[in-house]
Amino acid sequence: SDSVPEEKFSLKEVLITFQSCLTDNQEILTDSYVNGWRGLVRFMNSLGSIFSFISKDAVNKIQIMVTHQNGENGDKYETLQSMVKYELDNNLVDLQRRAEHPESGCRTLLRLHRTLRWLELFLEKLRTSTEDSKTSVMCTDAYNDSLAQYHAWIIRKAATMAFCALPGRAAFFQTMNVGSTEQVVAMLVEAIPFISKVYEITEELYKQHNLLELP
Ligand code: 1PZ
Repeated sequence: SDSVPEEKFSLKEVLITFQSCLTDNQEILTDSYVNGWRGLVRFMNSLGSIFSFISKDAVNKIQIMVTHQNGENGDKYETLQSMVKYELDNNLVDLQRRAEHPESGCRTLLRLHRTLRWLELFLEKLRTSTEDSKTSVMCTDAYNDSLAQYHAWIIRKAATMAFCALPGRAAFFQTMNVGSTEQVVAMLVEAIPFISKVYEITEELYKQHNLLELP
């Protein structure tokens, strides 16, 4: 590994990455999107090793996207819109069951997209939380209202158990490294709309092409 000491990072920088995903004509830049996920994984790892089974899957999906971006048709992966067009036009997506293209950009990104909805819900709960709110409850509720429906029972069980190990609200806010509670809330007020926007545009794109249930 490299010798540069890890800088203390702030979740603000990570969440702001999702702002830089959006181009002027409402397309989403794959590179910034993937970078946002890198930052989220880094944040999650700072919460403790119990979360590593979750971040491992995210890291794996980030790596699949990077491989596409660095491949010979990498230019086709510049935006989510160009990726969808390229993969569909060239029959590079398994539509019914996983077969020749188990690692298409479309199906891989869909998993991150669904997780982004969880993040949006969780951040919104954190934003409106009070001192006695429990992070584990907020996280579990957000999960049950989004991602859980796509997960097998055993994964739901493991995820829910991991959530119980989340630090309490005060410690969680400290790990975010944004400052006081007021500063955390202000940051969330600023960042959540970008995450919502990125989510909405992706959802619409996938809906238009009938890709929301990719195996
Ligand atoms: C702060 C606490 C972190 C909570 C993270 C909430 C997400 C819980 C997801 C738990 C499941 C992880 C195990 C892997 C599941 C995979 O089967 C699925 C489907 O992929 P497939 O099998 O079809 O290839 N993967 C996902 O649904 C994507 C999960 C990515 C999790 C990344 C979380 C990063 C969050 C950062 C938090 C700040």
